[in-house]
Amino acid sequence: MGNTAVEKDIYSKIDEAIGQFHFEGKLIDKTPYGSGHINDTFLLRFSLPDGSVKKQILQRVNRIVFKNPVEVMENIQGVTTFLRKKIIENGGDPDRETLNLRPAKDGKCYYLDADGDYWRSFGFIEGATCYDQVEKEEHFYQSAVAFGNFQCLLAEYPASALHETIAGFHDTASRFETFCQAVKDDVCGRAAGVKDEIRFVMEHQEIAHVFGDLQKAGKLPLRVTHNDTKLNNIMLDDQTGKAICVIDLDTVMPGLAMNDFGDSIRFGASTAAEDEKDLSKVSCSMELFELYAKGFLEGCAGSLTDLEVSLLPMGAKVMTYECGMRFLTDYLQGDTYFKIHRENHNLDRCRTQFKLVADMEEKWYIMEDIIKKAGS
Ligand code: ADP
Ligand code: GN1
Ligand code: MG
Repeated sequence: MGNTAVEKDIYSKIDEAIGQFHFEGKLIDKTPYGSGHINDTFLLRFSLPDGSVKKQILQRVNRIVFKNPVEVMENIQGVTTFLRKKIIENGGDPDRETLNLRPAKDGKCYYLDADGDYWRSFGFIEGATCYDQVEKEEHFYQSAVAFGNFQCLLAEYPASALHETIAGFHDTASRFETFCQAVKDDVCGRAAGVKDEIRFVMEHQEIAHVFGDLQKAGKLPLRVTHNDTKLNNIMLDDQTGKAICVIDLDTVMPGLAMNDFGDSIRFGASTAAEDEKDLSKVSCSMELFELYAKGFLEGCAGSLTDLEVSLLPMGAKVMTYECGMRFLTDYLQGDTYFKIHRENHNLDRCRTQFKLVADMEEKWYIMEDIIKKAGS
């Protein structure tokens, strides 16, 4: 797999990058960290003169995904500075409740190496964990409150100051066009082996147009949204179980409230992992859906319109369909976007998403009913 070559390459460059930041203490080790699909993330551990150990996060920004990393960094710097101020005003702990960029030696918030790779560092958030699946229901509820609150906090952030870091990120109709092109091009000769999955996308293509049509009709407000609200993009306090910090701010951009809700459901309300091979284990839990809806609406604190609230189930379906289609597109294009760790990884991921879409369709009236009750 292509990933192995990337790992070797990165190890030869990481020390140079570390040397470009002001880190306290002596480096003990550097380890690949977390389960993100996009950036190369490392945990750095430093020993301090008093014998304690200090951790930092170092990331190499994915240049295939982010065509303009400086704009990504400007967004993150703007948003984290804004959040830090709000957290202080509200009496919170700004070192744990928002990401904190560590400046590089030249004062910038990133280091650009000779190969054109961008590196950045964040203070490690101690005593908190990111989960790949819901282990305690309370965690999911707390993550919902935090993602809703994140959107609410950023309501005052000037949307015009944000760069669009990935063009048309949640433009599902344009994702559908890209998918059709990938099927036509079939650069890896994989299309013939995934006829059922391709048929699923085609038979459900109306899902790709729902939000775009409503936006064109001027019915949906654009808000500053996170756009990648999966459970492992939030840190939960190990002691209290509360969601303390929303992370992975690369895609904070103007977007739709329903998409932030829906992406969390797609990932967290599933009864199985995103890459589960045994599809009989995959379904959308209505208990978790209800819990998340309650927490998200609480976090949004009445800021959503009635139409937005009523479209929350559709947000779940749109995000799940879109994500499955993106995994399938990447599989057809040769796995160049999402990191993969085994053969057919993107195909396995795509299949869980389509299983979830089908399950949501069966449970549609239950989902609508839950939202009606939670929103009233
Ligand atoms: P990706 O875009 O690849 O998903 P993330 O920014 O989400 O990258 O980081 C990957 C993982 O690294 C997270 O899921 C989390 O486990 C861990 N992580 C990132 N930032 C921090 C931080 N400041 N403190 C502790 N862990 C972090
Ligand atoms: C990626 O970066 P990460 O792993 O948190 C992706 C999301 C997908 C998700 C699927 C920038 O999220 O859009 O929904 O994988 N992020 C980007 O798990 O494309
Ligand atoms: Mg992430």
